Order: sequence, then structure tokens, then C-alpha cells
Amino acid sequence: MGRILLIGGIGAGKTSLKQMLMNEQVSYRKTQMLDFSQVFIDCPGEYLEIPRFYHVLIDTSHQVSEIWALQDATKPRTFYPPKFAKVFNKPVMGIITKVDLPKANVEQATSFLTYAGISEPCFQTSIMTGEGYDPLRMRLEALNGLQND
Ligand SMILES: Nc1nc2c(ncn2[C@@H]2O[C@H](COP(=O)(O)OP(=O)(O)OP(=O)(O)O)[C@@H](O)[C@H]2O)c(=O)[nH]1
Ligand SMILES: [Mg+2]
Repeated sequence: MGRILLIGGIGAGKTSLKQMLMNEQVSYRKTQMLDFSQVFIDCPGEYLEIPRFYHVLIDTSHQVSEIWALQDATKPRTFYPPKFAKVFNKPVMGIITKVDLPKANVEQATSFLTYAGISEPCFQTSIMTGEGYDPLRMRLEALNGLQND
């Protein structure tokens, strides 16, 4: 079974994205520790923002088939160090979140993800409009052979 590790800064939208894709109610609660579910491994944004936690992300990546790296489109900075995606021996997909907000700068977010060494296509998502979720659902199905009901 193909599990996915979600990484990204604090508030990037990892838990919301997971809730959307699992058809759960989208409600805000800060992630405090690694959170394992059948499909996703969600983690606190601190694990990316604080370098002494990088090893947790790297260790956890051994349990998944790919990594989804989120970048908040409204943030004028990134927490991904250059070529960070290359430390994982797994495919890393870029996801730009919060594209519905007026402050969103998709071009800048794309360049942050490129800087992080992510060459896969970047998906653009919004939990407000649902934009970008169909391609992610297809990706999930391809990975897990999940049936839509
Ligand atoms: N407008 C808008 N808000 C969003 C979107 N995605 C997430 N948010 C909001 O951003 C806030 C943080 O979202 P979370 O999903 O909790 O972020 P996280 O990456 O899990 O954060 P940590 O658990 O702290 O690492 C919440 O208030 C969400 O409602 C989006 O696409 N658009
Ligand atoms: Mg969270």
C-alpha cells in the first residue's frame, strides 16, 4: 500500500489537505506529533521549520511511497533548504496551498518548491474552492487502488 508523507511549514495546510482527501470534516487543530493514518502520515510543521527535527522526516519517509511537500502560496518565505527534496530517496510532489487568498503568489511559491529540488509538477489547491483536488484524488487512487464510491 502506498502511503504518503505530508511535509510543509506550520499552517501550510497539511492537515486540511488530508481531511479534504479523506472526506473528513475540515476543522482546524494544530498537529502536535506524527499522525499515522491508513493513507497519510501527517506531521507538525515544526519538523520542517526546525532543522534538528529533519531526521524525523527522513526516518519517516522510509515508511511511505511518496512525499507531498506543501508550500503556502501566501507566505513570502520558504522553510525548504536548497535541494531538500533530494535527501529523500522517494518521489517528492509539490503542492501549493491557499491559492484562493488574495495574497497568494503562485509564481513565488513555485520558485520556492523548485529551489527545494522538486521537479515533479506542482499542484495548486484551495480548501475553499476545492481547486486542485481532482488531480490529487487521481494520484491517490493510482497509488492505492482505492475505489471511489
Ligand atoms: N483560505 C485557505 N485557508 C486554508 C487552506 N488550507 C488550509 N487553510 C487554513 O490554514 C490553517 C492551517 O491549516 P492546517 O491544515 O492546520 O495546517 P498544517 O500544515 O496542518 O499546520 P501544522 O499542523 O501546524 O503543521 C487553517 O486555519 C486552515 O483552515 C486553503 O486552501 N485556503
Ligand atoms: Mg497539521
